[in-house]
Amino acid sequence: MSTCIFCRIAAGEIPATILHQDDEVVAFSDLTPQAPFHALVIPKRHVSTLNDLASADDALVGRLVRVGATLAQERGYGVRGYRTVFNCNADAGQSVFHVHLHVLAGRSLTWPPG
Ligand code: DGP
Repeated sequence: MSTCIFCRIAAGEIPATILHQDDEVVAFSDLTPQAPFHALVIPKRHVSTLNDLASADDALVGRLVRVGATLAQERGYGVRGYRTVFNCNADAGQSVFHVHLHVLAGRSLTWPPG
């Protein structure tokens, strides 16, 4: 059994509110939402950080972004706007070491981020 919490969510071993699932990608609600809508979009395959992506993963990364954009648009945030974020390693605050795209929407988000 994997020790990676997001691998376990992708495998259905840990419950999560699943928002999208296909052969390569799973999206689910963040456990500690930072906005009215806060989804995480992950590859089913374990990849620890953005640093571990290869050129062969370019289409997979595109898929993560497109799934995230579609989820936000389906909920009516396309025009109003939303934020997509990949955190990588300590300075960015990455706490789960399985690549994930945050999709945040439903409130005005400040810039620059903290
Ligand atoms: P990051 O800090 O970028 O690594 O974001 C990790 C996110 O994962 C954080 O917003 C909280 C979320 N998270 C952590 N554990 C779980 C979990 O077991 N279930 C769900 N749904 N989200 C989780």
